[in-house]
Amino acid sequence: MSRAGRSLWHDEPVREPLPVHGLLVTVAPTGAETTKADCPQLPTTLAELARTAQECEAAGAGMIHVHVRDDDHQPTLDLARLRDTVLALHESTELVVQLSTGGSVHDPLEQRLRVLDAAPDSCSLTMGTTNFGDDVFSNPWPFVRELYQLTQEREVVPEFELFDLGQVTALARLLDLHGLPYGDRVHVDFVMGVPGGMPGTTAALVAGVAALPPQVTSWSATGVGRSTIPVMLASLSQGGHLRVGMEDVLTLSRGVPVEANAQLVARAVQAGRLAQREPLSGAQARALLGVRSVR
Ligand code: KMH
Ligand code: ZN
Repeated sequence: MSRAGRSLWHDEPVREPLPVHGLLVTVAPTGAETTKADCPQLPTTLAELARTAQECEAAGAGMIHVHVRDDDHQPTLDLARLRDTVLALHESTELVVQLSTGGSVHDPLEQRLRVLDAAPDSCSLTMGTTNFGDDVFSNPWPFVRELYQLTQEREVVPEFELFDLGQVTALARLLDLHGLPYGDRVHVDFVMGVPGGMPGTTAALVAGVAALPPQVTSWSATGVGRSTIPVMLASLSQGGHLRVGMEDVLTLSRGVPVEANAQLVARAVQAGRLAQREPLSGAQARALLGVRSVR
């Protein structure tokens, strides 16, 4: 907060003071892009995911962004698996459980909408179509609107994923059309450095933050691949939160593989402490994001 009751980025009043001294660390441990064969330490089974979640919570994570895999370690949106995963993570941790509605680039839109049937605390919601390496991550405007309205109906808190500057403007349009999310907070995550999206640079993050609509109450940033550390430092320097994990990066430094997601969480917590930010617990993350308590 720059002035009492006003947001740091805009002159609009905010509803409650934000704990800007706190740092939300979200872990994205698996993703849909890396294969188990290429990276055996990637958590792909439910047991591996639950253990990873516990380790990351102990290291300082407050939220987990989840992609589920099948028995062959391939990405799946199978509803029973999604439900079991939400239950298992709620039983084993206090983390906010965020299911990916992005899935893999091959998942049909219809199945991506059904992710909400698994009753997560939160879900990702990408604000537009993005070239994604050699593929296309499809998020047509009617789909974005339908998914958003479904989150409001089901009382699931969306995290708006922004891969490009135009998607920041799309978020403003969505909020103007359909109002605030369930919980009345608006949390966004800048996903930077995807080949086809905005670069993972300080300049791009500054431009994105400056363009955020006034309804936004918190934001985080993620740098993919080698932009991980520059984006982490740029985010901390602007009062942002962090997302880290093996969905986004597989090395700690050149040629040094990540052995466990908790290493990335611990590094983010360490960087946060340098910036005088203490990691938020799962309960504090719920308050920040307006997520309902576990039912
Ligand atoms: N796997 C990407 C195609 C999300 O989780 O919502 C999409 C993605 C975003 O990871
Ligand atoms: Zn994801």
